[in-house]
Amino acid sequence: HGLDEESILIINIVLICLNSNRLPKCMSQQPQESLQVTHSDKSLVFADLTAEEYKSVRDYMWAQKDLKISHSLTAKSSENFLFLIDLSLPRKADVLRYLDSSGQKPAREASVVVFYGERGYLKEYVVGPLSGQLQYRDVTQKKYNTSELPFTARTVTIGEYVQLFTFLSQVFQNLEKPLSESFGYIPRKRKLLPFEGMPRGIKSGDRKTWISFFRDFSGMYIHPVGFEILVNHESSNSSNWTVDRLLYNGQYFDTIDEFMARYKANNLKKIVYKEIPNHASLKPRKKPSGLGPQQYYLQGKRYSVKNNQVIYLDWSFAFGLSSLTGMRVFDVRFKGERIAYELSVQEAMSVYGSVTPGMILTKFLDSSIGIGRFAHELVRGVDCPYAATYVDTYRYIDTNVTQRFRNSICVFEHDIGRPLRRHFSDFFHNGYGGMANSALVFRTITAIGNYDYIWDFIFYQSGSVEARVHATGYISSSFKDDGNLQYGHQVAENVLGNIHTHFINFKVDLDILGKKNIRSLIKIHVATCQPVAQLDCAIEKSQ
Ligand SMILES: *[C@@H]1O[C@H](CO)[C@@H](O)[C@H](O)[C@H]1NC(C)=O
Ligand SMILES: *[C@@H]1O[C@H](CO)[C@@H](O)[C@H](O)[C@H]1NC(C)=O
Ligand SMILES: *[C@@H]1O[C@H](CO)[C@@H](O)[C@H](O)[C@H]1NC(C)=O
Ligand SMILES: *[C@@H]1O[C@H](CO)[C@@H](O)[C@H](O)[C@H]1NC(C)=O
Ligand SMILES: [Cu+2]
Repeated sequence: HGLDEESILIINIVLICLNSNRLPKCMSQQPQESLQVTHSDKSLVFADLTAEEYKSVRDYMWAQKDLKISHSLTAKSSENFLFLIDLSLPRKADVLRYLDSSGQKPAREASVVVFYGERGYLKEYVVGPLSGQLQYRDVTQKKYNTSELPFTARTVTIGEYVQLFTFLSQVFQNLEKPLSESFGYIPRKRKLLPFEGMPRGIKSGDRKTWISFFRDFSGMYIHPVGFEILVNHESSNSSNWTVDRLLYNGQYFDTIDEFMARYKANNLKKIVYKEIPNHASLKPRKKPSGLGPQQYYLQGKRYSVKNNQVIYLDWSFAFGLSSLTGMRVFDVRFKGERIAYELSVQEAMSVYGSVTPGMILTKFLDSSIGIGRFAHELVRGVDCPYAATYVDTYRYIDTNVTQRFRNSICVFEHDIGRPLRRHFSDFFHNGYGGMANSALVFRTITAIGNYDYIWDFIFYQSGSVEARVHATGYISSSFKDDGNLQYGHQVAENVLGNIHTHFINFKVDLDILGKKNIRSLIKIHVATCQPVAQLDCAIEKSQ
């Protein structure tokens, strides 16, 4: 890689130029885009839907009078709601024919999910071709081996959350005295914030959610107050919803009336409200100590991003962001040769332990809510290096209008901080050979409730790819009820950081020396780390 590798610091160049007359006149060399690339439009077979495509699919589905789909963002559970529009990935065989042997371009189609509140089931459709006269076909039977999916199998929509908040405020009207004496609740002035456990029940068809309550602070996740209720919201008619159980300061009650009677009779262990400072604030506690080291592209970027394609030195790949499963790359090539058809995030699960009901049960399966949908704007110089390339994404999930997420993907080349290879020899042959090492990072960050996962696909000059995730954000916590110290560590007064494990699933479809990978020597390396502090854990995979 010649000069690029050696000219990491301009100061080096200057010194070399001053001290050597044998070297070429590097000072006269102008900074340039050192990359000569030709992008290809073929990557567009993997591209997410454009804003116009989402809109045309939405309008088309809305126009189907017999489907009676609500236009409202906050459609009630009892209404029909167009929950999701996402790219329907073309079949691999069709794509390969198109990429490798001038086959036809596969039809561009959308996946569409409708929640039929009026009819009590869910359906999935494929809508296409996006370039022509749209049609829809029901793929529920083919994909799930049932013609209708149970209505209770759906995720909670913004519309249902609106109904849940209304329901909770009605519940709170009956609980005003204990909530204000114990937790400082003041109607319309000082709220208690809800956080849900999952799954919503223990058998298919259940839709009962343990909701625990937290102080209304930034970083609420580590401010539990010691109050949880089990809400049965199985019915599509929210008037039928009920509170099936309550937990107050470690004590269970079957009904609101039972709890109120015991509370009034002083026949339970009470919590007395106390104001506390916000130990969860993210505001800096001391003055910043100045700017850390920065990296610059002294001779221009050695990578290029166009549409959904990245080219970087010997690498090229297509990329996308699924609202449900998260970021993904396709047709990953090194020196022109495909080494992977797909590398994608599939699932992030976290499993908890506690004596409190919400966290006893809780297993978050993030793709059931959607991972990619929470890829928000990245902050320059913090989430990614300042000089990274930032890409907008567009999504249609739990909405009634296409949403743009500015700068939600970043791409950058970064110094690794150690050489790619080096050898110093003072036996027989004196010499040194070393190569500076940098890699290309493709990144999104998803903030799903309390957790922020930093997702990286890293492309090294050695020809290896790494998929890496870091967990940051807030831990989930519960009130320090009796016996709970067995299930975690105390992180603040009365606050338990619950024991838990993260599971991360990536999909990698390697295609080394052909689709079958028979003759190839493939090394997959999986590294996991047990988080010491519960906030930082990395699971690494490289090939
Ligand atoms: C989306 O829903 C909101 C809230 O119901 C409504 O005010 C708005 O008109 C809807 N937008 C469209 C395009 O129908
Ligand atoms: C599909 O469902 C039918 C009826 O419920 C069942 O008998 C069959 O085994 C299922 N097929 C698969 C592939 O799961
Ligand atoms: C709501 O409850 C009423 C009375 O208990 C019942 O007749 C009705 O079927 C329920 N509605 C739904 C959608 O479950
Ligand atoms: C919802 O349930 C309530 C109470 O059971 C009932 O009075 C009402 O008619 C129901 N609404 C619908 C639309 O079924
Ligand atoms: Cu964790």
